Amino acid sequence: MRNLIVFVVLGAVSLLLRNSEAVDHEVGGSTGWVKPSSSSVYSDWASDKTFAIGDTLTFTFTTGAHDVATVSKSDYDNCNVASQSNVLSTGPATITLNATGDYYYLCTIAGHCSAGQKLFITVAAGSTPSPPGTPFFTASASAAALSRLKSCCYLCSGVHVHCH
Ligand SMILES: [Cu+2]
Repeated sequence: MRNLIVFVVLGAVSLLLRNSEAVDHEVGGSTGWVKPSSSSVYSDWASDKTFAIGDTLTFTFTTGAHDVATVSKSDYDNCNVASQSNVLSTGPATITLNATGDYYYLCTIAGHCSAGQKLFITVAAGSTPSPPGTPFFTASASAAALSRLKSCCYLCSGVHVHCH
C-alpha cells in the first residue's frame, strides 16, 4: 500500500512539472512569419492557443524580408508601421512572454501589416508556474519518498516480510 502511495505521489510530481513547462509557439506554424495570402492567418493561428508567462513566441522569417515590431493596440489597429522603436529585424526572432496582458506585433515592411502580417495575443495568468522557492513538492520530499521506497523493498527481499 505504501508503494502505491509513493508511486502516486511521484506521478503527481512529474505531472506538475510537465504542466509548468514553458511552450515555444512557432508563429503561423509551418507558414512562418510572412505577408499572408489571407488577412486572418495570424488571428486564426492564435485563436486556439493558450499563452502563459514563460512561453516564447518564435517568428520565423528571412532577415531583410520582414521584421517584428512590438506595438500599441492603436498602432496595431491602424497598421502604423512608422517610427517603431521596438523592432527585431533579424530572423528568426524569439520573444519571451514575461507578464500577463495583451501583446501586439506587426511587420513594418510597407504593405505587409495591411495584408495581415500582424499578431495579437493575450497572456493569461491562469497557468502561472509556482514562484521559485515555493514548489508544491520539494526535491528533498521526493528524495525522502524514494528512500522510504528503497528501505521498504530491502525489507521485502531480504527479510521476506510483506510491506503494507
Ligand atoms: Cu513582412
